[in-house]
Amino acid sequence: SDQSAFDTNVWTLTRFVIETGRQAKGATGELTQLINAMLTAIKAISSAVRKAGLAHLQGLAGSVNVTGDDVKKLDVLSNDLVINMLQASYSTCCMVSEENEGLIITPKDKRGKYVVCFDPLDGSSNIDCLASIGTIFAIYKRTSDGEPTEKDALQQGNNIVCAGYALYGSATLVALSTGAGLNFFMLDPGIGEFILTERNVKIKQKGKIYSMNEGYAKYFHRSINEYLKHKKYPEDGSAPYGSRYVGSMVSDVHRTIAYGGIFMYPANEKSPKGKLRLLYECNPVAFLIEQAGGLATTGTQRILDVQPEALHQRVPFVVGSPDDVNEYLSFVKKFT
Ligand code: AMP
Ligand code: P6P
Repeated sequence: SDQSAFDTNVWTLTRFVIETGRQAKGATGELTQLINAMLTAIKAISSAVRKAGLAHLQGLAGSVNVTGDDVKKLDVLSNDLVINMLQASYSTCCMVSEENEGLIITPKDKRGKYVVCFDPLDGSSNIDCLASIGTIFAIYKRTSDGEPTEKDALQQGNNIVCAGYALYGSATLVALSTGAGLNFFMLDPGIGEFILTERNVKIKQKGKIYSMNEGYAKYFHRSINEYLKHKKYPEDGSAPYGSRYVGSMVSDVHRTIAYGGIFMYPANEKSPKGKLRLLYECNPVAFLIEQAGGLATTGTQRILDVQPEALHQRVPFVVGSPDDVNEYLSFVKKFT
């Protein structure tokens, strides 16, 4: 049997959130309830993802989502889990999901004061090849009274109260912030709890890795290709950067935070606004990257400053180590 010392005072994510909630002046516990409900959904998704091949959860569920991707059964299951767990926490008034075209309004008798924008299973096109996939979410306070409207969800990322992602990789990790720094938690399947593994994570000032889908090079704006050329053939005699790209945002973003460097999904001629969605991919990740001391830009403005106009709108997305993002911005300036 496992003889490793059993930590009898373990810092679980549930305990961590209760603790930070107690420190929040006048908090009623509603946000704590909401975060812990999201964690329950994430634990269940993690379990389903790990069983997908055995439980025949892979393969198409026969429908397509708002952005035209083939929806796989795990997507549908993950979406239902998040919606049901969050509505059952009596803390949400409405939600936005990558899987639902319209606003998801919480039944009147279950309403609370929070709005949650989430992608239940991001990178789902990677499910069948067993590449890592993730869940991403951002939590806001509602801005309206009475019936919830899209306006409650169309808030700048600056208003985020809490954001996080789960990465279903070689282990299941949750990255979470409520605005006082970024913390990492690992799922211990033995006790079904997320354990605090890294406090107040900070990204490197400058990395050595660039991450993007260079298959679109033919369609990129010149500033992108000039920047890439500089990374591959540095004129100053420095070492070229390494290249890493999974094609699953949470995986590429988490590596960028952990190792430093830059992750880019810029606009291209075929996708003039890029591909990643502002409300439930770009804003939560931009919030977390900034909590880690990194930068997150569309190329012309800070992601968190973008005023959303539509639930599923896309924005160009460049994030990572400050020196790397600023170097990219210098190319945008030079070639625009
Ligand atoms: P509540 O009354 O629980 O909805 O909390 C009111 C406000 O207190 C929230 O919007 C947060 O800004 C803060 N807060 C509450 N719970 C927590 C928590 N667990 N961690 C960090 N901040 C919290
Ligand atoms: P491409 C996955 O479908 C996703 O939404 C993100 O997780 C990922 O970063 C991106 O699309 C990959 O897109 O065009 O490189 O295949």
